Amino acid sequence: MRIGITCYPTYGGSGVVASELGKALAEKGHEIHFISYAMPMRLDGFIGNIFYHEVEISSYPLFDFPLYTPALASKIVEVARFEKLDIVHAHYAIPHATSAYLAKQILGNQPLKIVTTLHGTDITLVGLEPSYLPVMKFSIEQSDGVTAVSRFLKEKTLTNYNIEKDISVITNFVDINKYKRGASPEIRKRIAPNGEKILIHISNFRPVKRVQDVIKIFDLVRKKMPSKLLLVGDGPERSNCEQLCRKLKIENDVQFLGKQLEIICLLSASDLFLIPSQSESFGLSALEAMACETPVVSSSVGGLPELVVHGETGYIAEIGDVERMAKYSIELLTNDARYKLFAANSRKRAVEKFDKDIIVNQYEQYYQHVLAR
Ligand code: GMT
Repeated sequence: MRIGITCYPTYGGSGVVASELGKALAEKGHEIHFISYAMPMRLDGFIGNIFYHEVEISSYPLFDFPLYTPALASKIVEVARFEKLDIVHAHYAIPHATSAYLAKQILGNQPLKIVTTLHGTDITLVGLEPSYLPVMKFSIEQSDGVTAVSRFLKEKTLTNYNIEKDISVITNFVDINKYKRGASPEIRKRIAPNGEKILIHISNFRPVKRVQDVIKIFDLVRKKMPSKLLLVGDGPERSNCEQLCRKLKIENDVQFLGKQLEIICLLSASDLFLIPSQSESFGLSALEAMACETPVVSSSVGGLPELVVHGETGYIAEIGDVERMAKYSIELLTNDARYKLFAANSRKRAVEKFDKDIIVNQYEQYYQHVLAR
């Protein structure tokens, strides 16, 4: 198949899923054309069968804002026409599904199927704003195929947008051969020289991630046992978080690592992954932690309960209930037998349910199904 993939290229789960999917499909012999305004982060190095087409957005004194939607549509038209795409796969509905729809109309008789994957805030937050809602609803309805990354997100889409559409759930995935616990004594030693426990959080530091809760949980854990916190990523909440650490006088035990490309070694060196989000349609970073045998303590929102099994691979508590999340963390970190069981269960769940091969196959079959319609 010849597949165009359009996604956000920046640090974020939807771009990671789109890039990893494209790479896996290319390895299976499909021709993949990425279309975006910058090279997606995980598309490093040369990979046969993968092509990248950059969307150029011209500026003009009259425009107060960059006109990305029509520029992307024009690029999709160009690529679909000359590379004879069968499918364009839009990751994150805004504005990718809209540009894809526009491109399809312009292409007229040339058959091009649109598959849209809903990732999260495109449905739960941004898409619900009155200034986007009608266009979002229309773009989803007009897609030839729609997938959502969790059952939660599928249900939210159907109810929030009052859509009667067959939406398939195809979850996030992880490369279990790459994401596995590796030898990490050196890194552990550098982070926690006196054998402290290591807690970790990875996100884009937006308010929905509740990174301040991560710090509050850590503060309570640290009062019970020597521990360190690794905060990976960057975003609008970072300064507030740094301030909170200073206020709690725990800044020497918290490391803000900023954006990191190499996270497997950090996950492998850690004992517990914290994700107390306010909204989370799936939680890809938690899955990556589980593949590295790092149990997860999370909030109970969105798709997280579809990933984290309470009392088996980690623990789940209400949003904002930092005391309970801290209690769970302490319980797990002080019970060696239970910890080992949870770590093994986490890996097992990642391998059995969310392995790249399983999920990429599901996407392939889904494409076939859409093409055959
Ligand atoms: O919706 C977002 O916040 C952006 C998006 C992204 O690009 O990071 O994240 C969403 O998509 C990921 C990949 O499917 C999911 O793992 C995240 O749970 C989801 N984020 C939210 O729902 C907040």
